Amino acid sequence: MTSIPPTEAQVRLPRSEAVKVASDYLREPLATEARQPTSHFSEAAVQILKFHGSYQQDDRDKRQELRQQGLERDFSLMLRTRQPGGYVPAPLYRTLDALADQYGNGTLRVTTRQTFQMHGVLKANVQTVIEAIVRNMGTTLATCGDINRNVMAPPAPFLNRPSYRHAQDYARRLSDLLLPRTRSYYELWIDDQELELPILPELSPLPKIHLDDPVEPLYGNQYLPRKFKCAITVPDDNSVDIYSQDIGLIVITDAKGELRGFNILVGGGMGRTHNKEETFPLLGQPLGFVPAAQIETVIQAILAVQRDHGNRQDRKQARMKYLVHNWGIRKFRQVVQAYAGQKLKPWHKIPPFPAGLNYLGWQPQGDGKLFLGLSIPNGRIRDTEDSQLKTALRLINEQFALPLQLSPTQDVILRDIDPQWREKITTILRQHCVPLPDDLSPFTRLAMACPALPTCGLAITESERVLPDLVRQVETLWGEVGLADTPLIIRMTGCPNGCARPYLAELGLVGTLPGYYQVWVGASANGSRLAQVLWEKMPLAGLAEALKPVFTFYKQERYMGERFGDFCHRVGLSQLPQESAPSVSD
Ligand code: SRM
Ligand code: SF4
Repeated sequence: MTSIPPTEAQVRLPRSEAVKVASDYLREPLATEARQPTSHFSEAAVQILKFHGSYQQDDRDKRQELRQQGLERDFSLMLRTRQPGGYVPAPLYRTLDALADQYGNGTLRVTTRQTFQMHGVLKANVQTVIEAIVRNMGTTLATCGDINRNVMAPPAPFLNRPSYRHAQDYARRLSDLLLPRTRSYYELWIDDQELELPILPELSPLPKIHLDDPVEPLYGNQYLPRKFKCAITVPDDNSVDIYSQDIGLIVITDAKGELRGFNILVGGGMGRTHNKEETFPLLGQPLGFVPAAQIETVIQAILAVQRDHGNRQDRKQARMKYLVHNWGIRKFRQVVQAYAGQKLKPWHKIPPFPAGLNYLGWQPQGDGKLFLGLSIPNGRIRDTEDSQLKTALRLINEQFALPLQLSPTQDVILRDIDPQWREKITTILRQHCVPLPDDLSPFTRLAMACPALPTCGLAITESERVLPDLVRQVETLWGEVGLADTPLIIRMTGCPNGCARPYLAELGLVGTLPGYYQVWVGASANGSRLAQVLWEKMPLAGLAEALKPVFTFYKQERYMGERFGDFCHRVGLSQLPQESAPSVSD
């Protein structure tokens, strides 16, 4: 397959960096290969494709059989949309629902960053799918790749609470601000020359921050060393897991609800690699307070510091969390201040976040309308024999044209509901056997798993497909030891990358070897303390049983109201019973 040969200077760059530079602002070799009648893209094109919002995958359930038959892998593409604050306009949902049936695997998946993923799109159809998304108020631009991803915000449409409105508003503004300026996305995927393209805010020149690059003043032609993630929240809501973000903003208002500015956290991140001690999850650290008028400059300054000083030689050390960690927050702050040309103000004191919020069930929006939070197990919207969730959501969309809010816990909120429609909506859900939140067990409502097998190329173990069973087992055991009324947040991932943020769960399960999981405990239920490893390799089959003595000990020794994570942290992991943990040999 054709690709532009790199120049001599580019040859010295690590391959991942050279590919970005040679791409001519995210065009080649993707543009050339997209027109070729092949089943899949080359490695370089795959890297550029990510910036356009898509990953090349193959069906891992079929890999071995195809290999034995001497056939190539069953390739397809996963597409990811951008929904700042999780907001999804009704026409976009209708489009995605239809596209998933026509071109995807018939499912949509709500992600842990409040976007949609569509799996199973063939290379030949990717242009049609992206164009349809763009024509219907959506985009997949910069949802993957070494660039700023979807900007998160608390999903609850509390329209009478100014702080929530500010968070949603700034999620959109910062998402637009940090989009790439190259037009390659539209050149590649949009055939319709008449289509009105979105207008992005103009980047006013910022001498120390912007590069001498007419196309990408903020990113340059090498973009960032690694992926970059931002979220905005309000002081009494940590549903976005604000400490896990590269940049976390907390809205600060005055007594009348007027926006004063933002507390800023920097350097959070979950990803790690087994047996590489130099990789680890980190919580964001307080950088300071920035008045609203300066926030866009300071955000660009932080991003530019990572652009210029982040590690471009080693992708395992390239996230901004390692820069903050290695420099220390004081030096990081000084450099950001120099880039931004201003001193940051002291962090505004805020109370601790409440534990494990979600927005399930019927609630008033504060403007006379209602919203309904539906728990979507692992975010997977599909029809099964037991429940026709996808059909029900489509019918509701057709009849009431409701916008959605996607939540950071992979749930869906139907918003702007006229109270008169409540009964009809409930009837549609009931007729299609869609469980309402009260029908689901408390653990199921809180639990999250990443997709893992069969789509994720990095998965070591199962996750989404085994979590429901495991949750049932753990919840039964929890009840048996007398804890039925106490909540527990369980999160599982098929590898240590941390896509379901397991290191912030009260019980985190992380795939280590096929069939085996690391067990993490001790995180706080409000997302402000990381978990630690209790067991390195536990077979899935024995996991629930091995936890029984730990749960019993917790039941006996906990303080009144003390959560499981807080208890494990207080007593120390070495004090937790180990005797029934099956011994595992390497
Ligand atoms: Fe993730 C890579 C799925 C949120 C950390 N993530 C992947 C890929 C694309 C695998 C790949 O690179 O080939 C997964 C696609 C699986 C599939 O079949 O769909 C994938 N990540 C997901 C989603 C869909 C999980 C979910 O259950 O919803 C989430 C999509 C979010 C979105 O809408 O943008 C998702 N990923 C996260 C999060 C959580 C978050 O952002 O709040 C994290 C941890 C936070 C962080 O970034 O530190 C996360 N994903 C990773 C990493 C490790 C990054 C690192 O710093 O080491 C990788 C691998 C990589 O980048 O090399 C990864
Ligand atoms: Fe894939 Fe690992 Fe992310 Fe799960 S945590 S989706 S297995 S990269």
